Amino acid sequence: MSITAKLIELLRANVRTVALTGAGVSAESGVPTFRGNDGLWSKFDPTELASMNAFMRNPKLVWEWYLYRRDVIGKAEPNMGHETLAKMEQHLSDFTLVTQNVDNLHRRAGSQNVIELHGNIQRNKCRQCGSPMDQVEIDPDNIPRCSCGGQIRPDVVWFGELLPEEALVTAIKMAEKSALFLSIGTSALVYPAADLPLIAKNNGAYLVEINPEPTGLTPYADEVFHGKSGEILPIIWQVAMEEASSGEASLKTNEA
Ligand code: BV8
Ligand code: ZN
Repeated sequence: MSITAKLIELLRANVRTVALTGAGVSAESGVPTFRGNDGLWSKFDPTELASMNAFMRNPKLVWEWYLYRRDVIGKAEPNMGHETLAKMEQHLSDFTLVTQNVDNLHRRAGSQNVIELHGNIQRNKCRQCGSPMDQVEIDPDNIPRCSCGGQIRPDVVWFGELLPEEALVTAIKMAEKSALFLSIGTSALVYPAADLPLIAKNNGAYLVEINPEPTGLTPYADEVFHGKSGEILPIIWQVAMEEASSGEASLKTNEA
């Protein structure tokens, strides 16, 4: 894999950097993605599960799906991709991590400021008044209720629901002002998150994509790494952090 001098230069210049992550960043931690063939939605259609209609129609099935995912995530460990993003946050003075993921693995890897566009699967809330209900034990056969009478639901953003206002506004603002935007492990299909890389690009950012597969975003990217984020991110960061030995840092890593 080869890394351009431009990307290394931007990372070394400590420019305003935004990273947007999707389910692909957690794939190497054993958390299934959404659209992969072993994906979470290979058996169900997303509207079957990740929507208020689904919850109203079959709250037991929806809670069983979320409890299953909590169990998978509980057994998962952050991977080198999550860890590298946590290091970037420590080293770069203006770095923003925006995630579509609800698995909490960025925080577990040490990232402090994580903008969670789609909520967090570890949290619960009342579907009526929105009060946080994290300590409540969930029995899908007897879904607990809030004191206001509302059923408890996972604190994630379902299809057809608005994203948390402050998270989205901040993410858009940082994308607009970014000089380097990394789109990592996302199929760039879910809106409005999928708007962010193009907002950055249209405002002059250098757009980098890391994904084993091409996506709708690939044609717009300035630099594309076809591979796994858990392998690629550590290499990019290592090269960027190497002191330039003979003038120029060795930008050519071993040819993969
Ligand atoms: C909304 C939480 C206002 C729940 C999720 C235009 C504007 C606004 C809305 C829309 C619009 N067009 C359509 C809509 C509606 C909808 C939408 O975008 N639908 C899509 C499917 C077309 N958007 C909404 O409903 C949003 N709400 O905008 O409200 C509104 C309201 C009504 C009507 C209009 C507007 C809410 C969207 C949030 C939904 N909630 N998750 C839960 O998790 O259960 S979305 C879900 O998809 C996850 O959060 C996931 O992260 C996200 C995006 O998917 P990806 O992360 O990209 O995952 P995916 O599997 O697709 O791809 C993984 C990628 O990783 C692949 O490319 C793969 O190649 C790659 N990969 C694999 N291994 C690796 C890897 N990459 C790197 N390394 C590896 N090792
Ligand atoms: Zn309530």
